[in-house]
Parts: sequence; C-alpha cells; structure tokens
Amino acid sequence: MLTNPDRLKLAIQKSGRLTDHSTDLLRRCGLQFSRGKDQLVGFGENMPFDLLFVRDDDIPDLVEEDVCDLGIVGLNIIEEKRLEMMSLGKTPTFSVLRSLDFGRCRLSIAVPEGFQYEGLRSLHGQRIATTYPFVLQRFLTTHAIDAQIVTLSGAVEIAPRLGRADVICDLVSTGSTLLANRLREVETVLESHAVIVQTPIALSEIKRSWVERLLLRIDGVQQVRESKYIMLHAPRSALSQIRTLLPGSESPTIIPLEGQDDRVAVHAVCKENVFWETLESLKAAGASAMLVLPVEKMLT
Ligand code: PRT
Ligand code: ZN
Repeated sequence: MLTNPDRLKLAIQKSGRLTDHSTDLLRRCGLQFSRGKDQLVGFGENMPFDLLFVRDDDIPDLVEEDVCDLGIVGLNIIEEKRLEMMSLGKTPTFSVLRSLDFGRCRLSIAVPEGFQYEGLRSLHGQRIATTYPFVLQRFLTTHAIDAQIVTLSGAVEIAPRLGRADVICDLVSTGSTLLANRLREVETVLESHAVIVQTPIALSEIKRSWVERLLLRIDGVQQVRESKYIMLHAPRSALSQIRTLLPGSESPTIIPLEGQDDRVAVHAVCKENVFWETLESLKAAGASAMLVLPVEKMLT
C-alpha cells in the first residue's frame, strides 16, 4: 500500500512529545487509520493517507528526499536541518505548510547558578553545550559572539556539572529541568512549535487536492480549539457595548425576542476563549441568559 502513487505518505514521531498531538490532530481532521503489526505504519482507512512512525530527527530527511510527502516535526529540528544543509552548500527545498498549535518550547541559553551573567557579552569565550549547533552558531554570529560550541547528542543539562561546558543551549518548556539542574535561563535563541512540512517534489493532482483539503481541516481544527459559541439576551440599547466585549467575534447574529421589543438575542462565534471576567462584564452591560458552548467543527 505504501507504494501506491496516489496515497500520501505522512511521517510523524513514533514515540515522544509530538506523537499523541499529531495523531489527535489527524483524527480530528477526519483520518481513521489502523496501525500495522510492527506499529511503524498506519494505514488510512477513509482517506488516502498512510502514516510512517519514525524518530523525529529522521523526518526532515524523509521529506527532503521524497520518501514521504509530508511530515509533522518541531521547527527546532527543521531549522537545524535547514542550516546544516546550507553549511554544506545545499539549498533545502522542503516547505513549511503550517504552524501547528502544539509542541511549544524554546531553545534557550542557560547558565549555572553563580555565573555572573551581564548580557550577551558574558558569553564571549565560553563553551556552550548543545544538540543544536547550527541554530546556536547562527545566533552567536548574529550577535558577534565568539564562543565555543560543544555538540552533544543528549543530556545537555548536566554538561556544566561534568566540566564539559560552561553554559548550555537546550530546549525548555516548563523550566523544571533547568531548575533541577541549577541552571538559569538567560537568552532565547529560537521559539519553536510543531510544523507540517512538504516535500519539494511536485505532487500529482490528486495528492495536491488532498493536501489542500487536509490543510483546510487543520485550519478548522486549530480555530475551534480556542473558539466558543456564545448566546445571550441583551437590551437593544447596549448592543454596541456588548459587541465590543465579545472576544474575537466578527458579526454576531441579532435575533428579535418574541414579545420583547427592547431586548434581543445575540449569537456569536468568539475566536478566543470566553473567560468568567468577560461574562461578568457582559452581565454588567445588561446581558442575561448567557450560554457558552464549545465549537465542534468550523470551516470558513
Ligand atoms: O525519539 P525521538 O528522537 O523521536 O524523540 P526525542 O527524544 O528527540 O524528542 P522529544 O519527544 O523529547 O521531543 C520532540 C519535540 O517536542 C522536540 O523536537 C520539540 O520540538 C518539542 N518539545 C517541546 C520538546 C520539549 N517541549 C521539551 N521540553 N522537546 C524536548 N524537551 C526536553 C528538553 O530537551 C529538556 O530535556 O524537555 C526538557 C525540558 O523540559 P522542561 O519542561 O523541564 O523545561
Ligand atoms: Zn529526536
């Protein structure tokens, strides 16, 4: 099935931080798939997509070399690969189709407790341990910092304690790993999140149209995650104030209420979360009978 030219091959992380988010996103886009015995392949049952479960580091090559048409991977990995290829005189041709709303983290420089950090110049002459040497080098070059990069394949956070480096440059999300290793975050080198990338090779008409459909569905899924449908009753006289209070809403629907000339029903899609504070402000403006509902699907 994986050699069928009309089926799209999509690489996702086999087991890690992006795996559940990636499969959840694809399921929400309507893809039903079953995993083969070896768990390395997922066969799309209702859409012509087959999934390859691989290590995240392999995804840029699989897409660049056209083994897969699409991949879901962290921007950190894509940027590192892109800069590595450029350093070898190659021009990367994979394209980032969409930013995804998961896998958020930042590649940051952190210094050990007691390190006198007085801004970027403190990094001159230091040894910086990282698994992202190319992204780090770009940052150092941009800021004219002369430091030594120590490239490691993992366990970067213990490099200063082992005497292998003076400071580190690693991915951070909650910051608890840095705290546990008595490190202090001082500079952000790259803000990252998951992205969907596509092969440089031109796709057949049928594959192209499925990629377009998938992207539209991804946009819809990402929009509804934060969106809410709000219904309320309001005095006609307060309508303009109420409209300004509805977060991220464009054109609310105004419906007359039977037997009440001075009050109307307002229905609106809010493209941002609706917090209790918003409801309190709406109530203060005269709104009543407020209902906030999650949005299941959206196509605009
Ligand atoms: O086996 P495989 O190679 O596929 O997986 P992996 O171990 O290389 O990657 P994995 O699953 O750890 O991360 C996959 C992707 O998730 C990364 O490439 C990032 O795009 C994204 N991501 C988001 C993170 C983090 N947050 C993250 N916190 N990747 C790694 N970390 C690590 C970080 O390296 C450090 O060790 O978590 C630790 C810090 O976390 P906090 O929460 O303590 O700050
Ligand atoms: Zn990896």
